[in-house]
Amino acid sequence: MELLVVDDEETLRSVVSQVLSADGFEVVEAASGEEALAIFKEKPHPLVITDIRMGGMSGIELLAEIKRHSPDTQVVIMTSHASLDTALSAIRNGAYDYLVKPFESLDLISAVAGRAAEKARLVAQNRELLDQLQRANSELQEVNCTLKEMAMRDGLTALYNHRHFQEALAQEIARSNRSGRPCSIAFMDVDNFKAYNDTHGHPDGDKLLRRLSELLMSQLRCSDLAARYGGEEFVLLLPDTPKQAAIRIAEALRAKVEQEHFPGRERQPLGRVTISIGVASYPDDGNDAKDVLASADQRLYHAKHGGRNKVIA
Ligand code: GH3
Ligand code: MG
Ligand code: MG
Ligand code: MG
Repeated sequence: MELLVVDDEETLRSVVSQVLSADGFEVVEAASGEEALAIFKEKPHPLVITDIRMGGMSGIELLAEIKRHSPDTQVVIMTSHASLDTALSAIRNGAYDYLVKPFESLDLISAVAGRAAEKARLVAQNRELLDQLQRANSELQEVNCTLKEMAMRDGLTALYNHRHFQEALAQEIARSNRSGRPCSIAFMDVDNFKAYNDTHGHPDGDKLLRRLSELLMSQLRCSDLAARYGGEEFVLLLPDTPKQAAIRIAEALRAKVEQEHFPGRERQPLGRVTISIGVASYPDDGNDAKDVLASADQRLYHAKHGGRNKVIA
């Protein structure tokens, strides 16, 4: 382990250095607090042994700077009997231990440094484990967010799914009750989709549903929500939107789909791909989500029976 020995007395410094080098430490020496701090800022050593009383920066000031810079570093103080009080205050300020000069035995230096090194190792290990834990935790949070997002989406089209739509509609109606402003839904179904599947096959039918979803998304305002209600049925939730505005949005969408050059549309019964839409608003068409949905569904049914490729409100 790397260790920084700081003392303004060269003899003492080299005694400590020699003992600890023999113990296997990689020792770097500094002759003042300032020099030690400069070395430390370049490279924070896990272990520092410093004299207290030095010309210029004291060992106590050095200790404070080191702890501020790198709280995990272990600092051992060297002091004469005369300043034992200072040594004790150093302990209170985060020093690991102190050695009293003149040293009773060199073994004591080894023992204290050895224990401090062990503590430094454990602290570093703890830090690493804590970092790992934090990394794992934030990865878990990301996965959790992705799972939540996936649970709201339809697998084929990536639009919101039926369940999320139901939740969003309930929320929107509650908001509508608070604000007193209406909201609307547009319930739509692809016309003659069975024929499309029959002529082009199910995989191409899937592709058409995906392209239609993209087209839906491209036509929406950012406050609107598009969901795949099931099969070839889609639904739009239009917050803060009265019936007339919803009809305009639905009509624009119907026209857009009719004009879109979906692959293979010329082989369809009407020579193109079309959708029928039923529009209903809250609170005009129902007292709750279920009623409003039923109302839109009924209008969709009328659109189908009225010849398809229509918006009924
Ligand atoms: P209508 O104009 O009355 O709505 O006629 P339609 O043919 O669209 O309605 P019908 O209910 O008879 O058929 C719907 C078809 O949609 C049948 C079903 O196989 C197909 N379908 C439902 N979900 C999917 C899907 O995820 N992928 C594909 N390719 N087809 C689907
Ligand atoms: Mg001194
Ligand atoms: Mg259909
Ligand atoms: Mg259908």
